[in-house]
Amino acid sequence: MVETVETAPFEGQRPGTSGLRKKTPVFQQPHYVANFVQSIFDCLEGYEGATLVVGGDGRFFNREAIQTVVKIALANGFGRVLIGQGGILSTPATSNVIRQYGAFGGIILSASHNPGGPHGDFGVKYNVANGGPAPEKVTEAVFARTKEISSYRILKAPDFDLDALGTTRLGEQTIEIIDPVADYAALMRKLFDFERIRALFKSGFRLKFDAMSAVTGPYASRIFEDMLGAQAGSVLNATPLPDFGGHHPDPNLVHAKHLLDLAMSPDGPDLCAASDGDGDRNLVIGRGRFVTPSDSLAIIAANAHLAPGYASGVKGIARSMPTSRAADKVAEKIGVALYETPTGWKFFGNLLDAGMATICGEESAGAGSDHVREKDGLWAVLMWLNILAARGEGVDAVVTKHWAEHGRNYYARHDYEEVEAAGADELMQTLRDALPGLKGETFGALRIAGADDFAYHDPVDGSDSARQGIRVHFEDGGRIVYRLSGTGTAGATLRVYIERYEPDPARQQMTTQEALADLARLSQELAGIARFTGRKAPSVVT
Ligand code: VG1
Ligand code: CO
Repeated sequence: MVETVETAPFEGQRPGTSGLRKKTPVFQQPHYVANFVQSIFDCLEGYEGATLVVGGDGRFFNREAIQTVVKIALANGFGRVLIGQGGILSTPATSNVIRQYGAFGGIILSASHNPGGPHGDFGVKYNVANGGPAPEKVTEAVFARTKEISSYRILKAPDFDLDALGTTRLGEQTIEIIDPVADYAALMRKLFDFERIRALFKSGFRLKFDAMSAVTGPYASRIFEDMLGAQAGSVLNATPLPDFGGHHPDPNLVHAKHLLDLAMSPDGPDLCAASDGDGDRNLVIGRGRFVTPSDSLAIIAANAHLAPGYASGVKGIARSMPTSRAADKVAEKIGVALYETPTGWKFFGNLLDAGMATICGEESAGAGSDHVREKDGLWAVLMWLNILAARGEGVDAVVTKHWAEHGRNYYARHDYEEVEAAGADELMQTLRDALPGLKGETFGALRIAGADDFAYHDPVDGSDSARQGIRVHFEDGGRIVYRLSGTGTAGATLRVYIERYEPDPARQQMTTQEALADLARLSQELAGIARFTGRKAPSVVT
């Protein structure tokens, strides 16, 4: 029976870089999830009888939220709801299921790399029929709707069993619990040379993949250990836990430091890797060599043809604006277009759909391709395994040869987390106001060649997105970018992206800290970071 429930708008249900993210207790308020989900459906047309995919990363409140989503979807007239068993579906696997089953769209319950648990974060994201995050025009319409909503429709029924595989019928409607791994694993087998990777493991190659007690555990165990024959125990923390084992499921050098230490030890594994809460990010560290996500994107693009799914070459490369320009060098060399987009995977969807880009990536540990419409952590690790197997070389050799050929982009991101929002806004505004006068300013050996506030014109649908980050370019090819995070749930996070290009192989073995010292100092001075935020140093450097 369908019930109409009276409700009133909640403040601040505006989706950010990747869906709506808030502290878990905010989502636990009565009607909060329902309001947002009904607002999404209110902005869509033509889904009567259609399929909706629902999955999450298994974090605290995942199961409860799924019940609400499913009941609202059925009450609104969706004909079929596909749910990952146990409420589990990684973000890239959800994207694949949407595409493969011709679904109308999907709802992903995740706050990605943010910590989970009763005091952690939760999130809801809507993906469209191409499998990708809803574009800005949709998320803005949803936000507008959340401000006006006065009722939602929900099925009055006992909770559904999320654990038993199979189909339940409710009159004309069906609910199907599907194996979250099977379709995704089959897709990976098509893209990569599993025989060759199998042989690599057989020859003694050692992998440590940390699923961080998040969503990729079941995928990684099945693919790396069962299908590819990696040693038993290659996958760490393989069981998804509601609180991620009390850890922060962000596979960066701070939260996955144990992997860095392992990789840097003399007898470390050949490859250490990890992914985040919802499985779309990746961390790749070879023995003695961390690969920055920006370098990883460039190296993947340059070597993708070694994997069967990309044997005919890449059609174009896309990267988010703050991502280093290492990929630009590759695009130039292989003679394909390079697209620079705002931060967030939703901006890649059109380029992928139009066949203009094959490989996409972000500095924030995201890489992916046209196989789905999300970034894909396990895909990136498999791509590396395929490249290493095909080249018969280790990570360090692949990286240093890449730099020798294309130059090295020293790169770091400095995050000033949870600063006061008013100060952060003022900092950005002050920088914006200073833009016209920056060109030609000199600081020691550094001279500003130009500065602007990045604006994107989508070449496919003609939409425009302004104020996407302040870029300061230097005459020696260096760059500093400033922007505010759109995924945080407390205060504001200022991200400062620092980059310097070094073409000379003799100078490519400095530490990043050494190579970027001048620019890092200047990044604080130029924006008055201490003055506006009270912070003398970043809270996280990646
Ligand atoms: C961050 C990253 C961005 C990424 C987004 C979602 O956004 O910088 O590159 O697309 O997270 O990633 P922001 O606005 O906080 O800088 V995920 O894995 O959390 O969905
Ligand atoms: Co994520």
